[in-house]
Amino acid sequence: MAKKPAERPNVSKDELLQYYRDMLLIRRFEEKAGQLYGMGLIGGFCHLYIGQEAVVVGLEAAAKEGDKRVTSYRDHGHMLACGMDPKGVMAELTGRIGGYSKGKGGSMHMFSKEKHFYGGHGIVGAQVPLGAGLAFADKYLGNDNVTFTYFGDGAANQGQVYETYNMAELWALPVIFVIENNGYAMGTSVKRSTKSTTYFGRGIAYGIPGEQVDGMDVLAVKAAGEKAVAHCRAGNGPYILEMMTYRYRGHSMSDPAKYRTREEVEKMRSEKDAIEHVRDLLLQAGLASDEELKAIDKDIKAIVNESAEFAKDSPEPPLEELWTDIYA
Ligand SMILES: Cc1ncc(C[n+]2csc(CCOP(=O)(O)OP(=O)(O)O)c2C)c(N)n1
Ligand SMILES: [Mg+2]
Repeated sequence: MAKKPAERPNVSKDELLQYYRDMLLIRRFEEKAGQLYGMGLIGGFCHLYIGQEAVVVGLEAAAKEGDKRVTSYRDHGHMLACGMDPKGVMAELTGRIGGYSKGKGGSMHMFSKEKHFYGGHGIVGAQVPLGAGLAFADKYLGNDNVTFTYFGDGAANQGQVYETYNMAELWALPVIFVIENNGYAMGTSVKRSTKSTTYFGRGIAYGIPGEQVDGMDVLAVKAAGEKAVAHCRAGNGPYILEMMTYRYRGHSMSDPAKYRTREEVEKMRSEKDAIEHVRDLLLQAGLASDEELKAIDKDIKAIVNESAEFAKDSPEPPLEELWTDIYA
């Protein structure tokens, strides 16, 4: 995994603790979702984000109110990081009325107008032109909002991404293309599917600047995010951030795990884990004690357990709901 030296912004103790909390919330939430899936309480698709937490938490730290985000089916982390309620997300996973889509959307189809979260998309790459469309609306309205458009290394080989790059640069749209390069598209490694593996570099053909970032380092992500955001807000058009990251769990809940070794996963977990990294920073700089971090872990577990209880207690949507929220 290519790694460039992290640019270290000055962050306060409170900020660092916040990133620790936010990443831990995603990790524990996803672990719980995995358990509920195993118990048969979640059906259908479910793609966990465990391992990639620093990407969304670092970029949300660079965002302001009004900014938008859109992503793929691996979306629970993005929702939690932008402030959506864990109860509503978990209840949607279990298909209950208390969920963000009243239990009718499931893991891949949730939205929040309030938090400017535009999904949750199951068609690989389809969210990329939608992200440019959201950015077009902001440009048209004359505000300085930006849209974070997340997609994977696999999606980065889809044709519509390049049609979007062309139009986004042509119209100088305030969109940040965030490639979450976790090394795999289902069971296909980047090496097996792609000749030119520095995805951000493809922007050069369209006049879009970009860079590769250590996506396991929340501070490096935040610094790169701030640079990209400044570029977009100043009216300079799109920017590409290629986040070098890693998912620890399978592609989805059914994954034969034959395309990589256990040792590879273990090595990433033990040497590059984003949460452990911030934990070490906090402890080594004397910004937090082991007890304080344990207390945070306890808080987070309580929030996650509450969301699971809410999701189990919330009723299934009544039959009449079949006829709501539809076009015709
Ligand atoms: C257009 C389309 N083709 C194929 C699929 C099946 N599919 C679902 S996820 C996936 C892999 C995408 O990998 P990547 O973009 O790297 O995202 P990641 O799962 O690693 O987050 C594929 C091929 C799909 N959903 N849509
Ligand atoms: Mg991938």
